[in-house]
Amino acid sequence: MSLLLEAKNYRDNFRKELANLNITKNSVEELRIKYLGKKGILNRLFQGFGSLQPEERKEFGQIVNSFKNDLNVQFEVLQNKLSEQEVSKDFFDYSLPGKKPETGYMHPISQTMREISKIFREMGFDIEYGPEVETDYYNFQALNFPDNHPARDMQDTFFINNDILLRTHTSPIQVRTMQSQKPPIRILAPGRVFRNEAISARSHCIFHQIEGLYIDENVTFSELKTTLDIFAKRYFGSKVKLRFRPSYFPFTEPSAEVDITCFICNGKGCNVCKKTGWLEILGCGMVDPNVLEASGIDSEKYSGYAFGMGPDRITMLKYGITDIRMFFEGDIRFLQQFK
Ligand code: 2U9
Repeated sequence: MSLLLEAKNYRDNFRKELANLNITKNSVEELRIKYLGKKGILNRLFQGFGSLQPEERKEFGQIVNSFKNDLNVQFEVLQNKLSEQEVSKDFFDYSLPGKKPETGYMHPISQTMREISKIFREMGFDIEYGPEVETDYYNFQALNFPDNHPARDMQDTFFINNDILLRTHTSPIQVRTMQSQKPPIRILAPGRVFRNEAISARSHCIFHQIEGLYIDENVTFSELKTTLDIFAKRYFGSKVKLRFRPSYFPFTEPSAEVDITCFICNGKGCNVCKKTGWLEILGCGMVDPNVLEASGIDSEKYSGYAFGMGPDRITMLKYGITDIRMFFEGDIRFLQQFK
């Protein structure tokens, strides 16, 4: 091949190699040595100049000189790119917005308990708490449970020994308050409770209750109805209607269960209310005189009402959660939906 043709080939090859080059310190240096090194292509071309025919020299000179210029320019460009890479490795843009650290947030049941507590606080109720490990007396005896009541059964209660148990409701809080305070007593008792039941989508051995108690002279069932009506309209919406059905609890007489018109379908009937138009949300009643007397309150002078509800069930209804176990599994994907 003539030297002239060879020079043209090298020029074209260089362009191809440049286009495919993965720019690193090593690859640029390798390429530089190949073309511009002492024993590199450019020097070899210049060395061949002497062996050319005089008529070839002009064209050859033009090609090799412009090739040389091109090489110098292209390697300067490559050097610049390398220095840019070097800078960007350590570059940190201090004007970028910061990364927000993950923060904790409240469990959906706690949110419900806070919202409900707020409404009752605004109606003059104090919030009281009590121990989760209780005695048989506070959990059962003081609440008028007969000795043979089925709720005492091993099936329903986690007994630690004959006398010590995990509370099955938050009612012991009210008993303790009745012993330590004089009427008027107006309290809300939220908390975690435990029952020895099979775990399923509908029931869990750990759940929550919010109970209320009001004791004073002349407290009536009518006041109970009004208080619960105000609560339900505030919490579930001003359009809901309430329905009181007679019921039985050992600690209240008379007792009732309270339904509200379904807040999903406005009482028309849907899957949530099982086509009835009603949702059961509360139990309530007038405190049994035996319960008042057991805690040293004169049942001739004082009367009281009490109510209880399950925030787990209320939260499930509110968000359409169909499995109570989700609340207790700690799955971050579930919990993050209630931020
Ligand atoms: C004292 C006196 C009376 C609390 C009450 C209910 C009715 C009730 C439960 C139903 C299922 C809540 O959702 S649930 O888990 N509770 O229906 N609770 S009256 O009565 C008391 C409590 C304490 C000293």
